[in-house]
Amino acid sequence: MTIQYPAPMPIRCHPTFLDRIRSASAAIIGVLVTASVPSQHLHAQPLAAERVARPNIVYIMADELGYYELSCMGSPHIATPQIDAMAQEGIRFTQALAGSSVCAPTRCCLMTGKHSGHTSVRSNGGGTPLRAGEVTIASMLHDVGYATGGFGKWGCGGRGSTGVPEAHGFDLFLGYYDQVHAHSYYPPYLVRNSKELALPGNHGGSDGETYSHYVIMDAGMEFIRDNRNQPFFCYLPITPPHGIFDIPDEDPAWQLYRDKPWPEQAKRYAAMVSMVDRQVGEVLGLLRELDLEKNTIVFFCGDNGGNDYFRDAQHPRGFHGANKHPETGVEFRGTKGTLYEGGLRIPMLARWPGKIAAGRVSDHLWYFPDVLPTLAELVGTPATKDTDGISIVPELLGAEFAGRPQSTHDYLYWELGNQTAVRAENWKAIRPHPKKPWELYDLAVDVSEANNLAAAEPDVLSRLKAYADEAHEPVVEGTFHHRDMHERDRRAKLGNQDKPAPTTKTKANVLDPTGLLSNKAWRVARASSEATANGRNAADAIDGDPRTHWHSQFQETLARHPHDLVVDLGQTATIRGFRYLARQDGGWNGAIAKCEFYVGDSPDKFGRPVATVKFEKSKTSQEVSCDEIMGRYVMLRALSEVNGGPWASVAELGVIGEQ
Ligand SMILES: [Ca+2]
Ligand SMILES: [Ca+2]
Repeated sequence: MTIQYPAPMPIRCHPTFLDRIRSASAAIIGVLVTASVPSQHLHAQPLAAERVARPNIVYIMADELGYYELSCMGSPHIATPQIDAMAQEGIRFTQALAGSSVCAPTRCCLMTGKHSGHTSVRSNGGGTPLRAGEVTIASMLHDVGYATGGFGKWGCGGRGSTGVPEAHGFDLFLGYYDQVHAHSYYPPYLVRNSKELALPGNHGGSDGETYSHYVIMDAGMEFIRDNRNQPFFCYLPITPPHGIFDIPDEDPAWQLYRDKPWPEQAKRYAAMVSMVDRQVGEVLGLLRELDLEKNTIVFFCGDNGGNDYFRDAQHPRGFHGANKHPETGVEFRGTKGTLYEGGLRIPMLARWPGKIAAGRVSDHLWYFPDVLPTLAELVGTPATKDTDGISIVPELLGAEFAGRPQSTHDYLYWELGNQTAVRAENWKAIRPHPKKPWELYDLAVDVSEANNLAAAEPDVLSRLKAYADEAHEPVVEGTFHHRDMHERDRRAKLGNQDKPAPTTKTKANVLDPTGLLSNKAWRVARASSEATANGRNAADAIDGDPRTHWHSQFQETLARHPHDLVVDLGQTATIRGFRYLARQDGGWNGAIAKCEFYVGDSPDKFGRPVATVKFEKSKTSQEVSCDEIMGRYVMLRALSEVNGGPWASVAELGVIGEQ
């Protein structure tokens, strides 16, 4: 069966490209009138066409799947026969990079066609919204008559915000709007166009009877069936294999791994990937059953680099080696959460029988902002003018078919928290922190980013730094009309949606001020980690406000003890002790138990601790004294947490003594 789609409204298209479609598959093209425009112009004249073939688009994105965690990428652990077959039938990319290295920012790059110097969602707090009216892939496709459905984790705006998916082109979005909600596969409800869809028998966390991912996949499949007779966009930003690592024991994929001599969590993770693999096969099978295969382009990818999950002494890069070539042992530096290659390399496949040549492997360098202009060209509509992307249609379908060679980026750009990175050809410049120097790597010979060429290649570095300056604009986030539903969704992760929200008006304790040094001239010299994406920065420990706190990084990369916070007092002082105030909100995560204090004359060198202490599980001011000592730098080293967790947090740090 070949389906003809009446165009609901005049649309624009690249005539040369449509000419090629017409000659390649005349049966699916109706009357086509093209205007004469220079072929290098992607988006040209309005078509007076009555009919035009427009492919269905299925975009499946797995959450956290690492570059080397598919069997077609060489994984010796994880079986993915369906995805491997998809790669054989389509194209596999070796240098398709994520828009960012964590969930929400990368989704925003994908949806809006912008890089992270221009996006509205650059924080990974979970519900940060798109601005009202921002164009997305879904709104673009909706405007040209596509049915638009999303199923999975949205991450571009919590309920009650300007960023909800149904305000950005989705007829239907079912799943999780907030990323904290999405940690549970057994939440009491999912969200469907901002309304709650109850999941029977679920109590949050790992406790329940209805596996949310099955509900999400079923809804995606139903959407494809329901819209078989019109062009559709089915976006599947599914949550596996992201943790909590849950998969029902009855799932056939669990049977493949249950008896492996591996850590339990590593088995669950592998099973979740194989479950996704089976479901990719089911989606492709449904398209075949509905005779839509030849008119549907299917993408499959990860959302950010692998996280080196389940590290141990034998597997320092994670049990399944997400960022380590299984045969050569060559590693990508860094993980999810960094802008080294380990944070950005993702698996990426595309399949369109009869259009995309089978079995190709492409090293074309591209990233998430390119998806929007690519789909725009495929469906014959102009891409939004503020996209930072470049259509990869020539790479996908061939230069002859597209009517022009593939263009390449002058540069690709990423920023995340304090990190900045630029890629131009094989050069990659990265600045891990504004206070650290730029690094420069030649990825052609150094994919592991081990040999810093910043000093050897100053001209290259200054060119890439200029790109970074050009690319960054200050972020303008969307807004919340009200946050109640969003906060409810976050509590629903653990089934606490009906419990009262912790009040922000709770009176906060303060540090006992007796004998404290003034903190006016203090600054943070360094911190071993900080949860910048959640706005819990090291500087919050010395800002004088008991309601703000420093927290060690906990998502997306978990930093573990010891956690160090080094403070520059601005001048040498006489020190006789230290005061500590635990976080003053409802939580205890990171509240310090065992702790050491150090004093020194340099932020990088300390001798033996001058005080060791085990703080109580208390929200009031606590202190420890030491023998009188002179020094300009103070280090707090947290060794354990009151509940035994891996974090550290400090609302306020005080130093007892005299200037
Ligand atoms: Ca992710
Ligand atoms: Ca504070």
